[in-house]
Amino acid sequence: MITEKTLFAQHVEKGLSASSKFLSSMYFYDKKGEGLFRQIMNLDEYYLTNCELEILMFQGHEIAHLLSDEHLEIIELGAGDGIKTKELLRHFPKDSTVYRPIDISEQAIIDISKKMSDWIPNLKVEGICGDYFKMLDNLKSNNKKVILFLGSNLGNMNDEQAKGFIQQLNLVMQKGDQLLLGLDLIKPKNIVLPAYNDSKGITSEFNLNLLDRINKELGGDFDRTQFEHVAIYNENEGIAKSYIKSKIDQTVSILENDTSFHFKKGELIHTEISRKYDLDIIRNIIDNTSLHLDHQFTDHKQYFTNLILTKH
Ligand code: AVJ
Repeated sequence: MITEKTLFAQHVEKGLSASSKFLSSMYFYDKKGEGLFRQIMNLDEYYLTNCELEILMFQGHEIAHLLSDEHLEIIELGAGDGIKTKELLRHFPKDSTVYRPIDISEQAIIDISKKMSDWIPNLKVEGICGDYFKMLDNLKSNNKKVILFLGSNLGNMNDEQAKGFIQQLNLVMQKGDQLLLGLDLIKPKNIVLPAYNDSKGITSEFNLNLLDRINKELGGDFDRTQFEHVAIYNENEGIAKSYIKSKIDQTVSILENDTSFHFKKGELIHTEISRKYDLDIIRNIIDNTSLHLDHQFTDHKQYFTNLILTKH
């Protein structure tokens, strides 16, 4: 039987035996990782949260007006903590709007559903647990749908993957459905880099937690103190990249698949990309879909953008 654990073990084996080592940021989010990510979102240096919150707080009314419909289903991909989403949802009529957070984590759905119902009494909340596209396919109905994909979550994909993802969304959307996409914009290094290398070291904890997770779930013997977090950002390219760097020459064993991996001093494991966007990049990504970029909102510093894309 193929379990989550086997898939994780296979991924780790593939990533650590590659000539340029890598591990997927998808595996950051165990219980510990989710908690650390919540802490990151509350850091001032992680400007993304406050910028998107500002947009939704001050322009949420206008955004909601552009999205509204007689019977509306608002589907959020990746449940999140709801604080930003609440600023948008409060502008919709309670009796004719359904909010559907989708997440693979059942607990995330339970938490967000409870919070949103407390914050906005009378709002219809119907969470869905499962894979985004399977669930979106099941939801096809005559009601207009708005899909929320906030927080620059698209940024963990490279542009080819992002294209594929948006094309899949385009396929499940019907004419008139809309997508509200939150994306981080390209800006100078002195602003972006501290968001991925914060002074309290939370991002470092978040990145290195992946090694703890391998130790815990796959019987690895990584010594955390012999590795360090590295973040780089090149403004021309517009991509923040995170790595785990080996401080010494060392060998690490993983019991689960009876393997061991050698690390040279200074060798990097690539763990995450966080794409930053401009209009050309966005246009390239939505190219080959019937999604039209209709409206653009930004915060006062123009660090972040929320885009309304409409299916034609
Ligand atoms: C959740 C993908 C938007 O890339 O900014 C935060 C994850 N990684 N700090 C991002 C993350 C390091 C975050 N996203």
